[in-house]
Amino acid sequence: MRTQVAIVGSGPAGLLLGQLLHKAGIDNVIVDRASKAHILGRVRAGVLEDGMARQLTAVGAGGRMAAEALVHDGVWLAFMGRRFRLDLKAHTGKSVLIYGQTEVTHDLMDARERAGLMTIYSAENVRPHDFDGESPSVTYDTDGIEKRIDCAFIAGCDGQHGVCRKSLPEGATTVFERVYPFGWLGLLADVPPVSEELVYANHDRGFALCSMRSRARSRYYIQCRTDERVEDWSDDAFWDELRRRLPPDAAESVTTGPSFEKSIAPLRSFVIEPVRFGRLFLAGDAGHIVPPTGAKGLNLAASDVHYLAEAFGEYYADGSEEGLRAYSEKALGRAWKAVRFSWWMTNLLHRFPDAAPFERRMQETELAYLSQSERAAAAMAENYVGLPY
Ligand code: RFL
Ligand code: PHB
Repeated sequence: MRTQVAIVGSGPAGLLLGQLLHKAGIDNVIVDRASKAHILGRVRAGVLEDGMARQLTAVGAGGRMAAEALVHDGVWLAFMGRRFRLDLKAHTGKSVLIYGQTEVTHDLMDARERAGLMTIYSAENVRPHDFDGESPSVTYDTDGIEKRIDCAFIAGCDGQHGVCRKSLPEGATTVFERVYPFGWLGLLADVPPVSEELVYANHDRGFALCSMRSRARSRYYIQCRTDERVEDWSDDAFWDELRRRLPPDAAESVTTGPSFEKSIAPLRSFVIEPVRFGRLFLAGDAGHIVPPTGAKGLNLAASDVHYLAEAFGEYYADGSEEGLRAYSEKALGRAWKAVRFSWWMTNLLHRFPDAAPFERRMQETELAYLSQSERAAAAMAENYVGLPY
């Protein structure tokens, strides 16, 4: 098989890149090791910046989002039994959209199918080859038979455990990493959310987040230890712990019900530099991971592929390699700011097992400052709604 850009990974990064390239008349094939059902079964992000929303609309995959997404003009921060509202709209003129990553993926897959573009699911042993030369390729196995896609470029959109980053030669890259000493236990239930807008809570017992997918479906998270097991958390235990960590007025209005998804995610920050090696370009979680506290991971995938599609577009329109050369610096320039913001929000809101009383006071003081200073609130709001690209 031959294509212009072989995309490894059919998550939001790979799917959105595929649509952007198609719009620019650039041929592409996506290959993913997982099945379509498996990909659509993943429950992850829920907050979209307007940059991502604009791109979905631009590629013709924004129809359902426009009809179903909830527009949020603010978020709540809770601490010491109180809460205050961060007015995103007043500070930035922008809002965020509540629309699940599962839905984004669904809509992008539908758009891809409508456009008749090729996706190979359930591919085994996917490997990128010869990307340091002029003729790269991607191979994979189906039913024990090896297949090859010859291409001009490879886009590694294969997430944090993907094969593309691992294929880069040792010594060609630098890794920056922070592993946090806790995880998030998440729960989905078809119950109305506790509040119209998200609530991020810092509590002595640990962080809690009240999010949602719709007016009838809630998504809640509580900070947990990394060695805890989902099986050890009954729904009742989860609801009790969540209520303990929320301010009393919020705790009282939590509607409980049976969960239909529960999972634990570890938290870490990770960046690899550069995100380009020869004709292989990394985008999304393949190049950087952020803890979910700032709701940035999915949105970073969108800005990466925006820059990457622009670079491929320039190359195919007039042969210029300028955009390709600038890609790594541009994408990482924006990603690092989201890495910083996510790290800052994580530090601000979680209970660190070894935190001294001094550090707890610093968190409380920073939250108090945010609630009292327009300028501090504006800086947080600017980052939360997403820096421009
Ligand atoms: P994905 O979505 O992981 O997709 C990668 C795809 O690559 C495939 N793949 C391979 N294919 C072939 N060969 C291999 N060797 C392969 N290895 C992997 C996989 O099957 C998969 O289909 O990466 P992508 O596209 O870069 O997208 C990134 C986002 O998924 C991620 O950043 C977000 O989910 C992060 N995130 C959040 N981001 C937000 O912007 N807002 C949020 O509110 C938010 N909340 C979250 C989150 C992530 C979470 N978890 C579970 C880590 C909440 C949680 C709990
Ligand atoms: C979610 O709804 O899954 C969600 C919302 C906000 C975050 C992280 C996850 O910061």
